[in-house]
Amino acid sequence: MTDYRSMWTDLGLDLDRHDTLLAALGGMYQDIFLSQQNRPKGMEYFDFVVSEIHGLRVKELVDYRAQGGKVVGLYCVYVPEDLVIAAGAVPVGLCAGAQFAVPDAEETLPRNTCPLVKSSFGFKVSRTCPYIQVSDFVVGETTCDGKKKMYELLAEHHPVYVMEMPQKKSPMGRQLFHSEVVALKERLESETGSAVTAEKLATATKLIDGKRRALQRLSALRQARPAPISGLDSLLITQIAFYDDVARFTQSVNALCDELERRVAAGEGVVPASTLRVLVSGSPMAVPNWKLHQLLETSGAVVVGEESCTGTRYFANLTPTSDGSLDGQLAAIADRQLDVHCACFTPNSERLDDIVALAGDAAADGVVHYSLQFCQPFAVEATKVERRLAQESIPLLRIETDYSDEDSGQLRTRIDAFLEMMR
Ligand code: BJ8
Repeated sequence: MTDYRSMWTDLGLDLDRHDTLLAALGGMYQDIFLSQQNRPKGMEYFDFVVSEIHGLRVKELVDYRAQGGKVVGLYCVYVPEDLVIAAGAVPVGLCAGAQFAVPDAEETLPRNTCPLVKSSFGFKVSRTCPYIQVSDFVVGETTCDGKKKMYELLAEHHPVYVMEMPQKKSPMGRQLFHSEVVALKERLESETGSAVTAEKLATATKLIDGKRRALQRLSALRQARPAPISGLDSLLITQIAFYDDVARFTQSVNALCDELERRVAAGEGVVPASTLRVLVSGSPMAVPNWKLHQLLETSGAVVVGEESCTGTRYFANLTPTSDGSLDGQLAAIADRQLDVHCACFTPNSERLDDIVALAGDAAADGVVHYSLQFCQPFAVEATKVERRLAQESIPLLRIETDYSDEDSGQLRTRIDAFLEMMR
């Protein structure tokens, strides 16, 4: 195995704490993923990526910077990855999904803050996320209150640029977001010293839309009965999409989908056809947040989709065709981003339609609504989801949880009762 310790030291990581994190992650991965039965062979690539989660990919980014390139850290799907690439930088999703760094964050942030926000901040102050360490700066966004206020404190530790997000998708909101996309382009250009041209942007959008298409293909294959791949593996793939090399990732997802197509044609699944099918909807699950999927899939269900930013909200929309000019492409990118239906917007009724459509497409027997603790946008919106699913006669279980394992027993009891009710 390659020794990355000198690279981690150069990046300023706290090696002792980082060793503890990697050891815990390795054990979790072994228990949760490698113990699954009948996994597709194409998962070997993603197992390899996880085995090198803080190694090979980080080294690629370090090497890119050594050649004069820039790395930009991201926390939200509203920040356009293709624009970052067109400016000559590499976008990378940052660590935000582990309980590990939460106590560090709680020394500064209120405890009653969403775990995703605490984890993001905690990874920086505990110096255990190599991705933020290798990034030249972070692009944040004024989505929920917890995030936008956290970015002020994060800026005391790392360069941060914040995009202003509208709250409504009104004509004025769209105008604001469009001008924010243009402002981001200018900021990226001044950081990289490289102008975004119409040609570069078209190439970058094609690359990112290719990744989205591959994930759409995977999502569609999960609709088959029996499910040809587990929800855990599917979630993992979307989580990896945020930081892996785009072309290599896309190729690997498409190769996996070729295999899954053969499985579907042969009627082969990871679970029996009679297994209860569940759609998960709500707050994102940043790697290594596998808690809910693991509980569901070890309780006799299979997760067949995620209406989430680590799911369909990340890849369901492609960039609309534009006139090809730089301005036209920027407007198309802004339009695409605003077609993401996050609970930070008001109203957000399109998300209710998305959940119903997805539950139907995936032939889900029920929906589990997942809110991270203290995530007000999704927790409040859950009431609307509940009413709408009741109208559609789709069973719903509402769950609010954090990254710790403290409530796992209680959650399992509730999940068991929910599955029993659907049987
Ligand atoms: S587009 S979901 S990635 S903002 S879970 S930090 S909302 S309190 S992550 Fe999100 Fe962009 Fe929306 Fe998606 Fe706040 Fe809720 Fe925490 Fe959240």
